[in-house]
This record gives sequence, structure tokens and C-alpha cells, in this order.
Amino acid sequence: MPIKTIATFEVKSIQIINEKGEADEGLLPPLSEGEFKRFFETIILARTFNHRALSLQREGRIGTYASIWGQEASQIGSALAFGDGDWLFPSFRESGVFVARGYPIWMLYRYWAGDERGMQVPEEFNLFPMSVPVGTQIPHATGAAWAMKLKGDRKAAAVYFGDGGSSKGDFHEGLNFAGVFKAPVIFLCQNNQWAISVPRSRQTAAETIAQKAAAYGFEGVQVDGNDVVAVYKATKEAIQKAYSGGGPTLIECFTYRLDDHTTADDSSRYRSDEEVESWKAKEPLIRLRIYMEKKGWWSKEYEEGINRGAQEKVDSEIKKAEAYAPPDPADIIKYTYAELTPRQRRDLKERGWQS
Ligand SMILES: Cc1ncc(C[n+]2csc(CCOP(=O)(O)OP(=O)(O)O)c2C)c(N)n1
Repeated sequence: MPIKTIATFEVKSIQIINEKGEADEGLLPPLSEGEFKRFFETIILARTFNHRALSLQREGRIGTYASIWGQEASQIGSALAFGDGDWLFPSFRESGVFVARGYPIWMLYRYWAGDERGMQVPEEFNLFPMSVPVGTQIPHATGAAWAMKLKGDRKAAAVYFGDGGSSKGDFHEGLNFAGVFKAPVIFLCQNNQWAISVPRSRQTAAETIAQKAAAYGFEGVQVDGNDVVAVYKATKEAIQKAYSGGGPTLIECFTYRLDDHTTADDSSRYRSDEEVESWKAKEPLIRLRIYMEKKGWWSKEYEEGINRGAQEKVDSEIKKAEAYAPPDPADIIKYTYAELTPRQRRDLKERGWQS
């Protein structure tokens, strides 16, 4: 009896605009000048938000913060592909997704200052709060997507997580369930090469994270996560598939975290300057700028104006965040359980926090 090959798989890798700003015209989705500018301007706004968050942390005005520098194309290219009706389940590193969805920036600053009310997502946003536990949001998104399918809604759910998150049991449970039940969910892995100090090479022995989808019976694709157009296109296609009953997709955004893991980390302890510098040359804005300039859609004055507008917006959002009355300290105790335990009641009383 000859040994037969009964399964093989292939993994596509997509890049549309390369580091030099050269585009593969055949792959370019039909995007207008306005849509390119929307990518560019949203990346600048998210970057301005991020830059100020890092400064505020150093000044002691917010707490520990997880930077998005380098990952803006993965976050913004995907977030801008979704419809308002789709539900997004972000991790703690998705401030760019929140900015792209138009989430109030002052609330993001409140959240990072330790005020949970900053993640009390207003009704009009189909966004879940950032998940700080690694990977727990993955089965949440699968469950929500399955509910959408059972209700017959033409909607999708999307979940963001890192390469580290792909090693969690939640990842496997979420993908397995989604594959079996053809849930309309898009798994967006931001492979930024590091999970704090654990390199991608120690995260999995697989050549790509995208190929893991094959084991669950659906498609996985790798995209250049620093190419906003490639991320947008791959996400749009996954959304169309989800809407039309085709089930889930895993998108591995191949990108890089240019900053430390968080403001509490020192990445120079575990990675080389050369590595970081080589990725700086591949960061998302440079190639977009060159491409748009070639098209006649970019000028120095245009970018200066966008930068100024972003600074002014972020400044006024910080003022608003810092003018907001602080939360009641009793809230720390009051909302852990539906009902207070006797010990919590005693705690509140002893501190004079009874309300
Ligand atoms: C369940 C759980 N275990 C451990 C941690 C501590 N922790 C915070 S971030 C992180 C690494 C996450 O790496 P990755 O998923 O690649 O995301 P990235 O930080 O690179 O965006 C760990 C282990 C946590 N928050 N939750």
C-alpha cells in the first residue's frame, strides 16, 4: 500500500506597497485619494496620541502604557476596513484601533491613567474594552460571531492579539470552535516579533502563525503588517467571506514593536539596536508618504498641517481627560461582584467609603 499525501497547505504572503513606496498596481485595491489620506491622517493621529501617552507616563500623569509605534498600519488598515456594525475585540495594544474607530481620545487617556470609566465603551461603538489578560478575548470574539450567525446578522467579529497570544489555549479553542461552526470571525494576529522578552522563534516552531489556521480547517494569510494597504485589502476580503457565510480567517500581520513592551520594560536588555534600526526603515508611514507623493497627494505643507491638527486635537483631549472628576475610590470594591461580600462591606465601612 503506497503512502499517500492526504493533506498539504500553502500560506500566502501579501505586500502591496514596499518599503521604497513602490506599489504592485495589480494588487492595489480601488482606493481614492481621500481614502489614502484617511490612512495617512489616522496613522498620524494615532502616533501623536501614542507619543503623548509615553510623555505623560514619564511625567507621572498616566500609568504604565503599551506603545503602538511601528504597528499603526496593522491596527489602522484593519480597523478602517470594518463596518460600524461589526464588533471588535482588542487587546491592550490596540489604542490605534480605538483611534481609527473614532473612540473619544480623552477616554483612552483616562483609561491609561487607571480610570476604568475610560473603557466604559459608549453605545455607538461596537468595541469591547481592551483585554489585558493575554488571549482571553479570542473565544469571546468567536462566541459573539457565532451569535451573529445564529441570529442571521450580516456582521463580523474581529479579535486582535499578539504572537504571544497565539500560544494560549484560548487561541486554539477560539479557532477550533470558529472553524467547526463557520463563525464569521477574523483573527488578527499582530506578530510584532516579541512577547515581552520572548522572541517569535521561541513562541512556535511553525514557520508562520498564519498556517495554524490550516489545522482548524480555514484559511490563514500572512500580510506585511507595515503596509496599510495590504492589511486593509486582506481584512476586507476576510470580512466579505465572513458576511457571505464563508466562515473565519486568520490574518497574521507581520510587523514590529519599535518601542519597549510597555513603559515598564527595557527592551535593550533582550534585543539589539541593529534589529530595531532595520525595522525603523520599514515602518508604515515612510512608504505611504513616498507613494502618496508620487501620486501628487502629499506635500510637506499637507503633512505639517495634519501634524498640527493632530497635536491640537490631542492637547485638547488631554485637557478634557485631566479635568474629569476622579472616580469614587469605593468603586474599587463595589463592582467586583454583583453583591458585596461581608468583608467588602466591612472594608467600605472601615474606610468611610460607604455610599
Ligand atoms: C493571561 C496572562 N498571562 C500573562 C500576562 C502578562 N503579559 C502581559 S503582555 C504579555 C506578552 C504578550 O505578548 P503578545 O501576545 O505577543 O503581545 P504584544 O505585547 O507583543 O503586543 C504577557 C505575558 C497577561 N497579561 N495575561
